[in-house]
Amino acid sequence: MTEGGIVGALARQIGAGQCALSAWVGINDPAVAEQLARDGYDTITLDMQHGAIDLAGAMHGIGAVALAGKPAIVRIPVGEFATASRVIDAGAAAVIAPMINSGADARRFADFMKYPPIGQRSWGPRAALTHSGVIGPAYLHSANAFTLAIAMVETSEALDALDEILGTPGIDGVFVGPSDLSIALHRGALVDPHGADVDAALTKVVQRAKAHGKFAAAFCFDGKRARELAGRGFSLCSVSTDALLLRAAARAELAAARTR
Ligand code: 3PY
Ligand code: MG
Repeated sequence: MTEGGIVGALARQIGAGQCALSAWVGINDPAVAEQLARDGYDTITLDMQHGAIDLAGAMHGIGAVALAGKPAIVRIPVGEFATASRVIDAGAAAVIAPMINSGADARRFADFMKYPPIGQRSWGPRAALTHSGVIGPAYLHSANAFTLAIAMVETSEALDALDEILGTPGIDGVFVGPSDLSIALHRGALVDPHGADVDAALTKVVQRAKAHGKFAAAFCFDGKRARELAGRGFSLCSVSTDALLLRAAARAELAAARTR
């Protein structure tokens, strides 16, 4: 069994064949991440690419999510692989790297995520030791298994290089960004995350991931889509975002209040 306390909980859940459901958080306040973690999500993704989460916010968010007994994921900004190492040192269970378009991109990401001999992660797992409960040399020898490197597939180049990306040692799974992928597949003409082209890509991604012994994950705007993709073999799905949840709840309650 994959060990690693709260940090390893995500790898254990995926390894057990379940689909982990993640909130997607962009508000740079750890209380938001902690609240959603306490409200039943399996994991919380802190979004440094499009959300307002900065490095300190990610580090505090990881701690706040751990207080709720849950593992945290961080999506780093495009190409900022050094940030990947810093957030796993802070105790993140996984890092999602956007716009991984080639085997070379995947190799570079894995280098920052995994200790030798798989990669070149530098030693300094500060809070990761206490969050994982694995201390010293034992952490060196087990962290690669329970700290997940997840490459985003969201361009035509990435789809073409899918087998290369999935075949890269140290890449544990791939994550489909359906909005960017739809823009790429329609050559900039529209954003259509639920269209037929993205759907066909989702089927391909889950099939190829399984063939490589890796897992597939995807961004989902709501629970219905996450349920559908879990049924199609996806191992990690987002379920809405902090901003969407706030907007939906605010609109619903105001509509109720204003109903005559
Ligand atoms: C996309 O759909 O492109 C994403 O990156 C999801 O956040
Ligand atoms: Mg994207």
